[in-house]
Amino acid sequence: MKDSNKIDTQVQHITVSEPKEWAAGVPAVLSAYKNTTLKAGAIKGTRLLFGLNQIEGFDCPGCAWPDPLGKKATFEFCENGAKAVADEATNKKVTADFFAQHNIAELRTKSDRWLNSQGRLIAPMWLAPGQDNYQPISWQDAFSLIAEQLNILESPDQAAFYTSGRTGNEAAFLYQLFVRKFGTNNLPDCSNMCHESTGIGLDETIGIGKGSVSLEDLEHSEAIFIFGQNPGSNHPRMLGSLQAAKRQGAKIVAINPLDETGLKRFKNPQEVSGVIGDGTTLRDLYLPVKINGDAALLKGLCKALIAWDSPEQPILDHDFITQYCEGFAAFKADIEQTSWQEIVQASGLSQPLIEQAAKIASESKKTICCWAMGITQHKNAVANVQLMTNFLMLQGNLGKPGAGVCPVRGHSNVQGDRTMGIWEKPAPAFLDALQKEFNFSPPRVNGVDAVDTVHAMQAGQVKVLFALGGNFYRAMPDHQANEQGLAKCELTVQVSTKLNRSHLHTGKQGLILPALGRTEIDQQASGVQTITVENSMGVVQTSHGKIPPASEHLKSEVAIIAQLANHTLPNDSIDWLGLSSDYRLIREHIGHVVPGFENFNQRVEQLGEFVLPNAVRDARQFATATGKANFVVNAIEPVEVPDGCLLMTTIRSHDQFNTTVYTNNDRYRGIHGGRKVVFISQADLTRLGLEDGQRVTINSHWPNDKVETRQVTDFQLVKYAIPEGCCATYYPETNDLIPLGSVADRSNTPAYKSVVVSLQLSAS
Ligand SMILES: Nc1nc2c(c(=O)[nH]1)N[C@H]1C(S)=C(S)[C@@H](COP(=O)(O)OP(=O)(O)OC[C@H]3O[C@@H](n4cnc5c(=O)[nH]c(N)nc54)[C@H](O)[C@@H]3O)O[C@H]1N2
Ligand SMILES: Nc1nc2c(c(=O)[nH]1)N[C@H]1C(S)=C(S)[C@@H](COP(=O)(O)OP(=O)(O)OC[C@H]3O[C@@H](n4cnc5c(=O)[nH]c(N)nc54)[C@H](O)[C@@H]3O)O[C@H]1N2
Ligand SMILES: [Mo]
Repeated sequence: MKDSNKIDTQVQHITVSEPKEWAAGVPAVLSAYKNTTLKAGAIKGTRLLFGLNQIEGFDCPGCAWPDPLGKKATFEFCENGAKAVADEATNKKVTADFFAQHNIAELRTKSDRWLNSQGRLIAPMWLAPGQDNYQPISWQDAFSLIAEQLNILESPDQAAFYTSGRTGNEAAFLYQLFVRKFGTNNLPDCSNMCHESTGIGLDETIGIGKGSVSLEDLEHSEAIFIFGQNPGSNHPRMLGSLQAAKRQGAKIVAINPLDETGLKRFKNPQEVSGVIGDGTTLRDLYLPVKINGDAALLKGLCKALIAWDSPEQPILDHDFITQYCEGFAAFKADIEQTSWQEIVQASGLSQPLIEQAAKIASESKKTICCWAMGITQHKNAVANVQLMTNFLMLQGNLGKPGAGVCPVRGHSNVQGDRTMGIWEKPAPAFLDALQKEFNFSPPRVNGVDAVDTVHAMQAGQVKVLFALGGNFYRAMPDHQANEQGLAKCELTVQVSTKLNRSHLHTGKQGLILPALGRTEIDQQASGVQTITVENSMGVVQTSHGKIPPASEHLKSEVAIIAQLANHTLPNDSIDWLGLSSDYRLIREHIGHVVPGFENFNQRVEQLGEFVLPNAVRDARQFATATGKANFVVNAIEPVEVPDGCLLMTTIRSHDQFNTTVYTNNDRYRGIHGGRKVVFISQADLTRLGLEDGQRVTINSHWPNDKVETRQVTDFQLVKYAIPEGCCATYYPETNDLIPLGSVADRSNTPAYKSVVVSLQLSAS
């Protein structure tokens, strides 16, 4: 098959140095300042850095980590937040001339980094049927074209409406309302590729798809287990919270096939000691789990706790289990039947090491589990989440201060978008409330998620794909399937801030609609608008753009949706344009429809932020089928890796935001000058007869695959401390290797982190 990595035509000159021993500190400050001022200019750059995460500033688009309630630091510094801001505030622009000069075929040969570095999209562009170049189109004509294409569909279910997670609450609410009034629940989103497994796993165990801890809980916890997360690069502000927890005496356990720098030692750039001192050691114990070995490890942790528990020295919280839980007997029996041999084999960790971690848990009265993509993007991801929750339940670590579940979200408003109804499987109660508020009958049949959208496009069942942000084509696995599907579409629309590969793989017609970013002032008929977002811990906050828009032709996402609705649903009972002229009117409706948002306007105007109710955290109430917190029996089902193959995981570098690549460096892991690398152990190099520094072709193998060969070429081997049998590559360079059908059970999330591969030396 085609190797889309050929697009990266630049020759790589990769240099490799030892991974770093500590994160942040002065290099991070310098890197952030340089990045922001280089791209945005000195004055604008400085203004932006100081506007980050302030009460009157804008919410950082870098990640969903919360800020301290009511007392935002004057300058909560985060290197990677600054990079995200600088990338949006760049002074470079992609003009109509640019599209006249570069046709689609040529742009496809450029790297993701090159595409992004061309600057901000500033005008609506149209790729007409059969054309090689995008051409300018007026906003009015663009909306008419979309409306026409939507209205000639035989059924509203022939359109799908994707959302990436930067969209604010007001735009998200209006969007799902439009989509449901149009008549479909086809609302795939980036959550489908991200924390979907978390939502499904938690819903069944504790009755709420979100986390149960606050920032304060984290800082007052006695033990924090961090599974499959690299906060040093992806949630840098979390390191400050971990440092605070450490200072209160918490123990930190890191569970990761890679010993990530950010969890080793942290020099807090907000403190003088962080600039000149040695910083704080974060993790007390590191467990180099095999890729996909977490379920086995969790069973081992539970096994040790259950075995050590006795009437004389109780370790389990029997009162909690009796009063609040269901299914303990079956769970206990299953854990007792699971042998240490199976646990050690599947996790790659010795029994004494697992017991050392269990000891930390047994000595803690307040334990938190944090996790991210290392847990959620596997075939058995839902089981991972449930086992983690059950591990906490054994000691009553839910709904008490300093304890609980802490899934760390990705995009800055991915959680809020879900709360606002961006979901292909909406709860009936949400639809009932929507029906009552707007007096229409929302569709009740579930829609398609991200993976099923591609299947539906391939089958000719979805003919229009509208994307509110993101880079659907590049973020999804299996570009071949995606290309086949997209080619069958009549129209694809991308609402975007920056140029990306999704603009280059379109339906028969393609549209780019340029949108305002989070950093920019949003002026509507009633004045300058405020938007709101919800962070990873259920806190709703305001966000105010600080700088003038990159172009006067940009529209806000709210305005784009309102115009779209106005064109597509003429004579509708909803005054769409009226709503977009004053976002307070949208918040008024949200207050009536979404529980926890009562008096929304009043609360955000008076307080700037508020905490959403959380039944698990606030009252130990569990809205599950049993009304209790459920223990669930989950088998350890390791991915089968044939002889001679490795299990590959895909990870983010320090210098990227998802599919947006800022530079080809990964400072903490010691990689400079290229991204086509394979992190591999010395043991595997020796076993496979390979050497550090050699170039290889990576082939992927999946038993149910209909595609004969999936391969990417010219990757450099980098000897690295990673468990035997495992390797790691950067996302998205290896997304072609992941078949569309390789997904997590029940959540349908692509198994991006369990890819069976073999390596073949490149012909030199
Ligand atoms: N700067 C920056 N910030 C970001 C993003 C970004 O790209 N750049 N992306 C945002 C988004 S959308 C998200 S979802 C988050 C992602 O944040 P993370 O989940 O931290 O991102 P990943 O790089 O995918 O890393 C997952 C971690 O899991 C480990 N891992 C891989 N496989 C396994 C496994 O089988 N078991 C265990 N225990 N660990 C494993 C990897 O070594 C890595 O440390 O970050 C958000 N914030
Ligand atoms: N192999 C592999 N694949 C993965 C993952 C992985 O770990 N491994 N992670 C998955 C995860 S967790 C996620 S969340 C997805 C990410 O999938 P997406 O969210 O679809 O992708 P992004 O790269 O975040 O999207 C970047 C684009 O969003 C647009 N954009 C940025 N800001 C704004 C804005 O404010 N408004 C609008 N309208 N557009 C904006 C820009 O045009 C930019 O090019 O990728 C998934 N893919
Ligand atoms: Mo994500």
